[in-house]
Amino acid sequence: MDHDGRVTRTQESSTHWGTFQVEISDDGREVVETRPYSDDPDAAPAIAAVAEGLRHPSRVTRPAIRRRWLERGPGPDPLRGTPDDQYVEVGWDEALDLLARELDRVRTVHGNRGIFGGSYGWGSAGRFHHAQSQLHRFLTSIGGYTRSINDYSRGASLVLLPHLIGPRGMRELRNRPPSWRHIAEHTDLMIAFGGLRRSNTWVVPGGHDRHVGTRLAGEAAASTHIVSVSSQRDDTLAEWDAEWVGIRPGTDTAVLLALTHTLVTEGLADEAFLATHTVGADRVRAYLRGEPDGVAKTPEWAEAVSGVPATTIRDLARRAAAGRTLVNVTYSLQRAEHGEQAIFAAVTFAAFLGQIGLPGGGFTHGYGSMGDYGVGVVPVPLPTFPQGRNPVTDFIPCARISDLLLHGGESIPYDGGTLGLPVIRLVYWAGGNPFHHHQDLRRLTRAVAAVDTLVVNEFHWTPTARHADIVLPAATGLERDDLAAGAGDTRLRTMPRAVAPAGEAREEFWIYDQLARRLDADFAEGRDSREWLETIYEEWRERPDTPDAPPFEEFWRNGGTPLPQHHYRDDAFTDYRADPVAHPLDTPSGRIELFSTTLDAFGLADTAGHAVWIDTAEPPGSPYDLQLLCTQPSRRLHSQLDMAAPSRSTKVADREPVRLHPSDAAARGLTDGDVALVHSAQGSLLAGVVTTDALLSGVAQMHTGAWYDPSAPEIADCVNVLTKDVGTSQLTQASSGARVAVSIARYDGELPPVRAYEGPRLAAR
Ligand SMILES: Nc1nc2c(c(=O)[nH]1)N[C@H]1C(S)=C(S)[C@@H](COP(=O)(O)OP(=O)(O)OC[C@H]3O[C@@H](n4cnc5c(=O)[nH]c(N)nc54)[C@H](O)[C@@H]3O)O[C@H]1N2
Ligand SMILES: Nc1nc2c(c(=O)[nH]1)N[C@H]1C(S)=C(S)[C@@H](COP(=O)(O)OP(=O)(O)OC[C@H]3O[C@@H](n4cnc5c(=O)[nH]c(N)nc54)[C@H](O)[C@@H]3O)O[C@H]1N2
Ligand SMILES: [Mo]
Repeated sequence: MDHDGRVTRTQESSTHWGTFQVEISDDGREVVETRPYSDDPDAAPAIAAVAEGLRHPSRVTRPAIRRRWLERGPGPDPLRGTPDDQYVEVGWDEALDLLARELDRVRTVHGNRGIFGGSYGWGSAGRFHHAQSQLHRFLTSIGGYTRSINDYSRGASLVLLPHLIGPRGMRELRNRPPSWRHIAEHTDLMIAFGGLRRSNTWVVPGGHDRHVGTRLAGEAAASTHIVSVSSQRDDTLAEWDAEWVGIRPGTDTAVLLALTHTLVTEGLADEAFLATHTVGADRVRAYLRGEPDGVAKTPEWAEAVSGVPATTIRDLARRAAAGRTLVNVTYSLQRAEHGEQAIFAAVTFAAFLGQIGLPGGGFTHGYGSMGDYGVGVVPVPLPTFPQGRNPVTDFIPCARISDLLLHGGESIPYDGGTLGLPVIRLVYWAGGNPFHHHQDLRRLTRAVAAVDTLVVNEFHWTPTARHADIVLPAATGLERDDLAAGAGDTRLRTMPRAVAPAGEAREEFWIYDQLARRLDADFAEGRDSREWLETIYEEWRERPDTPDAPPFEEFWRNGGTPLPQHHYRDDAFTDYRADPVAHPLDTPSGRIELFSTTLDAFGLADTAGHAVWIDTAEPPGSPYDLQLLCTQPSRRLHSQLDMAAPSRSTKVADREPVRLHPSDAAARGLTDGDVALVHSAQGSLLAGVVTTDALLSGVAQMHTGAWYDPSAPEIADCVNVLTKDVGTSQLTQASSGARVAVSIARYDGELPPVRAYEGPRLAAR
């Protein structure tokens, strides 16, 4: 191909935000462009960012050691990530020797549980070079590590839902939701709590062939009426003609309880379904009547809490009972203090409607959050790089990272039990960016100050890399051979290396092999990375539950192999609905537990046996008078490629935008393009003002993932300087990052330049 007069060639690759074409200069030295397929009906704009990210000055190109660590050796250091921090670039041998010696010291003196290798994060697409698999295998090979479980996405649901619908039911909910075609055919009304944001569905873990979800959802919207219950009107595409029910953030539980209350009082509940398929409906009814707490959960009560008119709630309950209704809840609703109650209440409402297990009816959890919902292909097992068996049994729910580092030796409640927190000396992170993703970054700064050594493998000088003592440059997805497919994808495709790694960056496989050799461990089992790629492919191909596929060389030449495209005949819970005795759920009762005696017996102050309303509103008179929604960014994946044009083009006054209702902006003397100082109890940042009537008044919104600048912590753009680092509940201990109470004011001071992408100061020896 000819690109601006240059001869180029084209190959394929994949990211979590889509598969795309890579155009490479004829001499093979430069990626000229990354662009979506012309037949992708709804490609993610961030695809174009990949090429820019590859050669951006923020790349880590040589191993680097924090000067203070190099000079003083390992140990707690309150100056990690402070403005004056400096790094010294060293050769690979020196970096690997230092790191191997430190790993050996920690495992010998403190034991392997003193190494935290949870390393939560999305990394890159690509099955073999998956950053966490590689790290976990390495740490296992040297004796193990303290790990993390669950995720930031659905962390509360992952713990709560197995109590209500069983672990198997949980998997059905994730893997077997109705397709958009099924919804179009059967569903009269889809009530979408948290809306159905198009930009969120550009993302599928592992990548996605073509983005057909938006088109399919649009087709469904022609016959299915969509009601979007959200604080933002533009959570749902205007073309879909959805009805918007504006709701105060964090009050969905109240509305769901009032919807259920209406079903009960108006005789619209499906009593037969409740009797045969659920347990605990009586306890729910008593709660709705207000028996335990003296508060009847009427629509009028819910109106006062949520701002949704009582007439709207009654009307919605009647319409839901009159036809086939699907109740969908986005992940965001549970990523908040007591967020699991919204999920509990939604399951309860769907059960009282009695449509769980009917085609296109019941409860779903993820449309509008992830792009594979509704696309309707069956997931097949994918090739994986074996991680081995970690002999260390200690773990944390991933969002308790600061608690772990600050409170080693203590314990926290979790899922009805008590979790001991080991004392962590060394943290190794690869494929995640906690200084973007974790809540209350000032607290995280104190937490990483407490460890002896922080190690980070990275492509870029992220804020996390800028807190690390040892930073190792990793080769990206375009700089290594791999294979990829997303959840429910159409093809297992090759991801051939496009160019040589930038600077001295290396495959992490090589890094771990080198470290393992220094530690008398066997990481590579005698294979190089290409041989491993072939091995995991061939092992996959030989499995009885995978499709017919050609031998590796042919697969590689063909650029991939198709994955089966059949659809499920039925939606989740069809068998259970048809015969709950022959096909029980794997809950203690075998049924849907609207009252769980297990949860009740845990005796937790913030979790009851049934769904309950817990008010999280700010107390009257609080200076933090706006609720800031912290949503997923449209033009990047989390913090990835924030430095490239698709994300930078959304900035206002060079800052991450904050959206405000015009009346809230006017009350603060703000107009479009101004810079505002956003404050919470945790911290502050500067943001560029955008006014829009798509928001409810009293609500503001910013995307996550703008880079935190450790050299300017009081004004850095990342929303997580504002959010509160508190578990969703003592039951689930998940992330509460979805929103935070803030105050917003004009900023008329001098505007400090944005330096977040400049990397740290490099010092000579
Ligand atoms: N306030 C608030 N906070 C949130 C959320 C929210 O809604 N509100 N959402 C949360 C959610 S759901 C999530 S999933 C998290 C996401 O948090 P993360 O997954 O940590 O975010 P990413 O920016 O994707 O970070 C991935 C990092 O890995 C690096 N990387 C990519 N590939 C590789 C590789 O192969 N090797 C190595 N070594 N590094 C690699 C990238 O450069 C990047 O820095 O954020 C959470 N944080
Ligand atoms: N483009 C892009 N897509 C992504 C990602 C990304 O980084 N970029 N990240 C991916 C990941 S890892 C995940 S886990 C998913 C997350 O998926 P979600 O958690 O569902 O995504 P959010 O954008 O945080 O929230 C969706 C909507 O919920 C609404 N909302 C927030 N709080 C409330 C509330 O209290 N009540 C109601 N009714 N509505 C509320 C907001 O208006 C918001 O637009 O997104 C995935 N998709
Ligand atoms: Mo997520």
